[in-house]
Amino acid sequence: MNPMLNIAIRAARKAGNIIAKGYEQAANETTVTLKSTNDYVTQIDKAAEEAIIEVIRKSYPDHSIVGEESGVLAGSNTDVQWIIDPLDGTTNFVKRFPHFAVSIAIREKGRTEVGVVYDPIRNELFTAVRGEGAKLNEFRLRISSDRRDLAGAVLATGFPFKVAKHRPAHLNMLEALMNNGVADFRRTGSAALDLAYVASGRIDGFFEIGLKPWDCAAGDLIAREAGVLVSNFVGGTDYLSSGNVVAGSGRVVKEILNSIQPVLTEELKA
Ligand code: 2AM
Ligand code: CA
Repeated sequence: MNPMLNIAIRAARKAGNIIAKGYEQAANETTVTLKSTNDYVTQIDKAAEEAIIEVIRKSYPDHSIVGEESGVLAGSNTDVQWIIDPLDGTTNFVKRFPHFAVSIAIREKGRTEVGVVYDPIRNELFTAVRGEGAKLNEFRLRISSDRRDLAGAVLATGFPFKVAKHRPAHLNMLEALMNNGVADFRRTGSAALDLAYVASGRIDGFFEIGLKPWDCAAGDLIAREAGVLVSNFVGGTDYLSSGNVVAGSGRVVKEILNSIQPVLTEELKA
């Protein structure tokens, strides 16, 4: 087993415990701060991130860390980078809507080697190591490739809550997909869990505009190790830099890309 996976799991569970305790408190005991339009942070996000950093530092004091709340903490080893989102789904957490996760990815020389997404409410731990497959708790994940088209498919997505200019294109994508057979959509509020849910076959696919690396780097590896194809909106592989992500079986991704192609703006083709 990759030794870094153990540390990532320890960190994720520790952060998960902090989040679960915070969740039990009355909602008005959570201090909510607005970072930017529609984007919130709480003292729980910060405490969870600190706990994760402490666990990493104990075992790997020289590794670099990028945290959603702390920014870049450069270590003497810049080849290994931990990308952490202590609480993916803060909006849900603030409202006590029980769907959020801890997301931890480890990248070596720009390639994701380990991914952990932990849902502390359901005690579901999604893990992956590059080349060794993905798991939900102790069970191996492998998506089915039975689906031939989008008829009856259920896709998760995220509305562009921050960047208003992408709203018309996103609505056009929804319409185009429904016209091609998609039955329904889910907007769960946690991109990390959306990707883990594609990996576990709970949804048929996922797409979102402009994600940050900490939202999707861990879920991306978990999905790919379960046999999911992940791409940007035009079939390219640099989705971690643009944050424009499409995920599903090979067939589903192909059908999603075909469906949305006519309504993409120039910016979304990058
Ligand atoms: P966060 O909770 O870590 O900020 C994709 O929608 C991602 O955007 C989510 O995983 C979530 O990660 C982030 N996000 C921030 N503000 C949001 C909002 N108002 N609604 C939905 N997602 C939001
Ligand atoms: Ca977060």
